[in-house]
Amino acid sequence: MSKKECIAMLLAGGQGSRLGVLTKEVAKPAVSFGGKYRIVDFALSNCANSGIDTVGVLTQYRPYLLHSYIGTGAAWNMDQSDGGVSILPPYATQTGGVWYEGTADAVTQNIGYIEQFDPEYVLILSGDQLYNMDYQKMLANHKRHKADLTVAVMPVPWEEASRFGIITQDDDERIVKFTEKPNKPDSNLASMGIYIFDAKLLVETLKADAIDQTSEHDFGNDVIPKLLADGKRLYTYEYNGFWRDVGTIASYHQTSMDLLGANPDFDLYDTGAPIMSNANTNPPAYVGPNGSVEDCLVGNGSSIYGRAVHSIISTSAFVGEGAVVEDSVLLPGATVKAGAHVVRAILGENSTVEDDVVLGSIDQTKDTAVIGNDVVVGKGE
Ligand code: ADQ
Ligand code: ADP
Repeated sequence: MSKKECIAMLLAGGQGSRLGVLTKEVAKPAVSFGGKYRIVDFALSNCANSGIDTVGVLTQYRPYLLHSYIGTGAAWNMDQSDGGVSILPPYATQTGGVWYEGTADAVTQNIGYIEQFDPEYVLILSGDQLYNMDYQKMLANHKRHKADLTVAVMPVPWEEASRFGIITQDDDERIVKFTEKPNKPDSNLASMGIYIFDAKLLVETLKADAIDQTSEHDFGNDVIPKLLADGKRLYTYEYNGFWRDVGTIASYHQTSMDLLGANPDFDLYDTGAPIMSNANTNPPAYVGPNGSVEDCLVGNGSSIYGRAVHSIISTSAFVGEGAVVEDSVLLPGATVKAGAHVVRAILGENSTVEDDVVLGSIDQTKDTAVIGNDVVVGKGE
């Protein structure tokens, strides 16, 4: 392996339990999104678009689909033998099987992978966020500050601040305070969980953290506070574009709706930094003689005989004659049979809504309706 300036470690092992039935069989980064993508496409595409050609993907929870989906990495132009995408599951050692503990532990267990490339910098990413970022700009900022660690940040609404790592910085963007998910936030500048580390310092810090009995081996809880307390040079890189951590069903639904409209909040048609996907080959989408589609993203291989409005109709989904789908997300292979009415709902992969069933409600105060993968909803259910 040849030396690389910067490699990425993509944390893709979280369970994403708040996504409920959508993550019952698959890890959150493998959940379908946006008609033809899976969530992990966004981080992988950002790497490819930023010229980061070496990415270790740390998997853990229900990794099978993720493994087969990422495959050789060719979909993101990362199938070269020198670097490229490597799937890094927890592996057994002579002392027994080792399940990853916190996020830092997952990276610690792959120090050997990092060292093969003798990088100057290591970029740590989450596999479950939707955004479009040029990591080279963040790296340039890191170099300019001669930082030990740079944390990508953005202001979030105050009422959401306690969900994030919260930062106070000085006039020179140097971090003076970091609190992981504070009950009473005193700033609304949030860590995006995207880090650039000086590689040597990262390895040193992780080795020390591994033998620290009091540590939970988590970047936000342990590693960042420790480096700050040690007087290391921690800086921010402020990002101002679209960024979502689709943690819940409600945010998954809202973020999907953000893709729609003539001027969407998140533009999948931005050709400067395309989001790439390992989508299968399918015939074109078909709209039947009485079918209609307004303000929708429509995936290949789907068939629409009814009416689809302001919705995401993913690859190979089906909307039957006389059926209406509005403000909804049909995941790949979802079927809405004739005469059914689906409103503000998420239908899992290969799920079925039987003839004439009414599902969901336009009433925004009610929860988004959600049907798990492969589930069939019949009349009376
Ligand atoms: P959280 O989003 O709560 O906070 P966390 O649950 O630690 O972060 O997950 C980060 C990423 O790592 C996710 O992509 C997850 O899937 C993955 N992951 C979790 N455990 C893993 C493991 N053991 N092995 C492999 N992958 C794993 C973090 C930061 C906050 C910051 C938010 C921004 O801690 O400071 O504000 O991200 O979303
Ligand atoms: P506005 O209505 O002002 O556009 P948003 O709800 O879009 O407000 O959020 C404001 C900022 O907070 C955005 O820049 C967004 O990236 C961030 N934000 C909001 N919700 C989330 C979320 N669930 N996860 C991550 N960031 C979020």
